[in-house]
Amino acid sequence: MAEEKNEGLVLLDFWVSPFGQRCRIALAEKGIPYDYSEQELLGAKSDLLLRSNPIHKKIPVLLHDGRPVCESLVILNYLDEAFPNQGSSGKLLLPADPYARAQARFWAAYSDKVYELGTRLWKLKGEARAQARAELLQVLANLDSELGGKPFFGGEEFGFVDVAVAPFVPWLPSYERYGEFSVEAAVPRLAAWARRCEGRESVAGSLHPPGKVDEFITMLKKHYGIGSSRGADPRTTDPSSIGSADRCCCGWVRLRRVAAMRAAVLVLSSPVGGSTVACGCLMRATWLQIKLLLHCLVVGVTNCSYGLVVRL
Ligand SMILES: N[C@@H](CCC(=O)N[C@@H](CS)C(=O)NCC(=O)O)C(=O)O
Repeated sequence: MAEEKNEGLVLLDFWVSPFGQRCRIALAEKGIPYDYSEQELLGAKSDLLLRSNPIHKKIPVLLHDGRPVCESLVILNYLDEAFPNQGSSGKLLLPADPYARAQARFWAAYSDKVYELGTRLWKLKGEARAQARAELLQVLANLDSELGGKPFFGGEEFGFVDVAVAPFVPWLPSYERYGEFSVEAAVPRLAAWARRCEGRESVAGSLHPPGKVDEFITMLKKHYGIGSSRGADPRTTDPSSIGSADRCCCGWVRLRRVAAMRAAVLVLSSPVGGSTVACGCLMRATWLQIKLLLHCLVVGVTNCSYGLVVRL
């Protein structure tokens, strides 16, 4: 259970989260002290997290004197506004010019696509993975051309966009492996920028080495039952079935509608073993599968998630 604190800054976070790392880097850049509260995301979430972010139920959340601020980029903006010229560096992440600020906010929000497409890369297979790879390479190319010949997105200074994009750097080697491409060859300016960022104290102190990130991806794949000998998880083969529910790390009961499926599919999975225990076409689902699902509903199995995907 996370400890509650009503004064100062507390960051509700998860060690490998690039969104949480954005906040850690920003706080380090500014030299603002805070308490760190590691949250459980793969099991039951803390009451504090659920109360602090009742809409998304996600980290990061920054508690400022007990009041929650949610969403990483909102937190970055908040830090600039709530602590101008404060902290040991007195540094502002956003530029002074309103147009340059708008541009920085655009590129920071756009960079979320790196994580979204990278996740598709390791979750999907075949044609869907190839599509994710092509889209990811395009996003990286767009970031590369926005960076241009500057040392940082913020120009000479490491700024808002740099803070937003830097946490994706340790994920790139895994994306390269799953996507069979080279960041260095595809986007050399971005690769050089990544090395510059890694050399910064605020970044180095907030991120984990690529090997740790890769281990985490492997653990998540097991958690989702991806790549197991039990057969393909429909979520790994159909891109349209990757919805917001799949991007989160844990969940209770999930019900989704996906237009592109050819048939209704029943998936019943247990995050405990990370395995799909029942999977099949609803039209052809066995009585055992249906009874298992009904049983879970009746006895109120909470540590179990299932999705009902229906052709519209
Ligand atoms: N758009 C959000 C994304 C935050 C996010 O996806 N957080 C993940 C961890 S990386 C999370 O809390 N997942 C838990 C869940 O979805 O249940 C932001 O920028 O803060």
